[in-house]
Amino acid sequence: MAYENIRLEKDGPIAVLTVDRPKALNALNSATFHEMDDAIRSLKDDTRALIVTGGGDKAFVAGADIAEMVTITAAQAREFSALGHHVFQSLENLPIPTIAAVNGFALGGGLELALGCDLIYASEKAKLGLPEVTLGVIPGFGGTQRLTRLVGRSRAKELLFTADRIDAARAKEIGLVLDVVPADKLMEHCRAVAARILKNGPLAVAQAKRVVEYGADQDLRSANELERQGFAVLFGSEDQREGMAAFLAKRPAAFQGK
Ligand code: DAK
Repeated sequence: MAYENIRLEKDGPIAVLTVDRPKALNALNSATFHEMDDAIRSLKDDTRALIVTGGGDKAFVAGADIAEMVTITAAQAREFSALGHHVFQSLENLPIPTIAAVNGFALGGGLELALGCDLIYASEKAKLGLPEVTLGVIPGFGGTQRLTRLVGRSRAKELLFTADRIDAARAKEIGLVLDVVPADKLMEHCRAVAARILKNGPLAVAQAKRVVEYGADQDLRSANELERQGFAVLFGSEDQREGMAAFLAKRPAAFQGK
């Protein structure tokens, strides 16, 4: 599939998905979602980390495309919402870490996209918020729920009700972003984090993601059972034997993802 609204670039084991509609500050319309869906599906086993960012120098993603939403019916809104949910869920389902490099405005659907990633880093010029109530709607791509789970009910409600646009430093303060870095260092920072992850056993990283994703919404007892299963299953892998043998032999591990 040829892409008009995104770019997917491979740099060794790291893929970079750039939402690239700078004229509309990378706003997410249906076509963009379909391209993102295709790009995520196209990732092969040799991709071991995905960085998501925005094209141009102003925005990560300035939201869902308001021009496309202005006249849609409730039924179409449900469909559009389901499409966004599907794409962001498929980021969570990927067995590799996903990193949002928030390089500018991350508003509405843009913040929801970042929230669909495992790790969020922001440039000093990033501005984040959920302005949906100013438009007479609420976030429709999982933002109400993911934000609440990340920063707690109270802060989530504050952002949802006020539509405040917060800067990167404040976003870090409330636990919405992990680190704030100078704009020209953001991609380097995200690649360096990915590189640290890539040194580790890929099956173990995938299990760690899986047990956190599936366990976070369960009671502790069930979640811990999930962890036990994930832990046990890794003992059937070559990577476990390699990782432990390498430690004992005082050499770096050569993981194969098997
Ligand atoms: N959609 C469409 N176009 C957008 C856009 C957006 N979200 N954001 C910016 N643009 C376009 C502008 O219309 C403008 O286009 P032209 O006039 O040049 O043709 C161009 O990008 C440049 O924007 P500005 O001229 O406004 O640039 P400024 O630097 O002055 O301002 C800004 C930047 C980010 C502060 C401003 O553009 C802005 O406030 N943008 C809208 C931000 C926003 O409200 N985002 C939230 C969108 S609502 C649901 C599903 C999803 C959602 C809700 C419900 N269901 C299905 C139930 C989610 C909703 C949202 O995300």
